[in-house]
Amino acid sequence: MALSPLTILVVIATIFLPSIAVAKDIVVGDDHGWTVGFDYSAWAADKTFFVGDVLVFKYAVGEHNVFKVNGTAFQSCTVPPPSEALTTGSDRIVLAIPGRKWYICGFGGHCSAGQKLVITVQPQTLPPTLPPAPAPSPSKDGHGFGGWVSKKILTIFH
Ligand SMILES: [Cu+2]
Repeated sequence: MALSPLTILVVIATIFLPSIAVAKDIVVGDDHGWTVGFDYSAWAADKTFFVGDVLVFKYAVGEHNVFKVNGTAFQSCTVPPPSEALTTGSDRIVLAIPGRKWYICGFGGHCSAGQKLVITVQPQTLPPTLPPAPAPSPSKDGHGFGGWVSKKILTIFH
């Protein structure tokens, strides 16, 4: 029975899929959510963000909001027009482009009190390239099946 192209595709996908980094939801602040009195730079320090990941800002509606800003507005806590605010209490932001991203809360004094987040988004990782497979050629070297393996084992044990 010849393998259909579809079967081959499925086999290839099965081999490669587990090695591709899976986009994930990242809840900002974890259990603390998006709030005042939390150190978001410390929170972000040990994390790596990749393109395709989703930032989730969780907070009580009406108590906080989320603005995506630039580095200057981040430093000075300059709040953009209210129309740019995310306000659902569970705002999802897909990290689509690599680079630095800045977010602040627009409620009075919250940003200055530390409710601000800066992250660096890394490009999506490519699946690792497979090392070139040794080409066993049983018909040439005469050792037949396992010849390469037994040589390898001899090398290890000598
Ligand atoms: Cu706030």
